[in-house]
Order: sequence, then structure tokens, then C-alpha cells
Amino acid sequence: MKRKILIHPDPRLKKVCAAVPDISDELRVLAKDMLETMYAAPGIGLAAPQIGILERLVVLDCEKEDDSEPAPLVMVNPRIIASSDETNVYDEGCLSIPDQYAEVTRPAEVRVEWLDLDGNLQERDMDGLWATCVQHEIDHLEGKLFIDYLKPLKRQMITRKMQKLKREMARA
Ligand code: GNR
Ligand code: NI
Repeated sequence: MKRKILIHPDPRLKKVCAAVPDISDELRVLAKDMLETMYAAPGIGLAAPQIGILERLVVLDCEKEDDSEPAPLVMVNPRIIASSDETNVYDEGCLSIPDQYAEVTRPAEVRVEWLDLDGNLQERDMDGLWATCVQHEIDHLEGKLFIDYLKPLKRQMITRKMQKLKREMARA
């Protein structure tokens, strides 16, 4: 089932999310719904707080070539255990901040550890778009959005646009 994506500003997007206490069938359904919501958007990642669930769960699939096989990843309680000194700049967007893009600098490579839906501990080194995306998603779990990296004036400009968009969506 597709879920509704919250639009910034929303207090739920600013909360530090709680660790997932155990892997359950309910969690598997939630992960499936998040992947469906992400692919439909379309997006390359989605964090549980974006659908109003304040738990440490993210999904991502950064294989963006049209001809590549889907490569969905579900991460429970993900954490970055190492980051490169080398950085990368990427023009980031967010499904909770539609149609707004800005350059964000982040470590180019990260080592991520998470639990999969079988409860197995996984670890992977990521670079390129995968590295950018997984850092963007884990930021969501800390109540942090990519606009928090921008200068206050630019951030404010985007927030005002989103307030206007939400007013218009409420009227429609
Ligand atoms: O779909 C998304 N695209 C994207 C592009 C550059 C950097 C990060 C992202 S993540 C975003 C989906 C989203 O909002 N995930 O939280
Ligand atoms: Ni996002």
C-alpha cells in the first residue's frame, strides 16, 4: 500500500527517531509500503519519518539507469561506521521538499551497518549516489533535512515556498 509523504515543514520531520526494537511482520509490511511509495514517487530513497513513522527504518534504490534491475535495500537501524575525508558535492532533492534542489557536500564514501529484515547484521561500503543517498536518509532519522546544510536565507526561502505549497494543497 502506498503511503502519504509528509511535506516540510512538519514537526514529525524534525524528530530524532527511535531504534526499531525487533524485526516483525508489521515491520516487513511497512518496508514494503515504503518501497512502493518510493518507486511511485519516484525517488531513490525514503525514510520512515517521511511517512510519519518515527522509527529508524530506511529504504533505497539508487540504480537509476532505466535499463538496470531494481536493487532495493531495506535498512533497519542503519548507522555510518566510517566516512572518507574525501567529499562529494551533489545536487540533492527530497520527496518531503518537492521540486527544490541544492548542492550539499558530504563524505564521498561511507561504511554503513544495518539489520536486514531477517535480523542479520549487514555492512557495505558505498560511494557515488548510494553514499549521498544513504547519508541523506540517515539524516532523516536524526530529524535533519538537506536544507539544514544551506545558508539560513536559502533555507528560509525554500521553507516559505513549501508553506505556500502546503496551503495550496490544503485548498485543492
Ligand atoms: O529521490 C531522492 N533523490 C535524491 C537526490 C539526491 C540526493 C538525495 C536524494 S534522496 C531523495 C528521496 C528522499 O527524499 N529521501 O529521503
Ligand atoms: Ni529526503
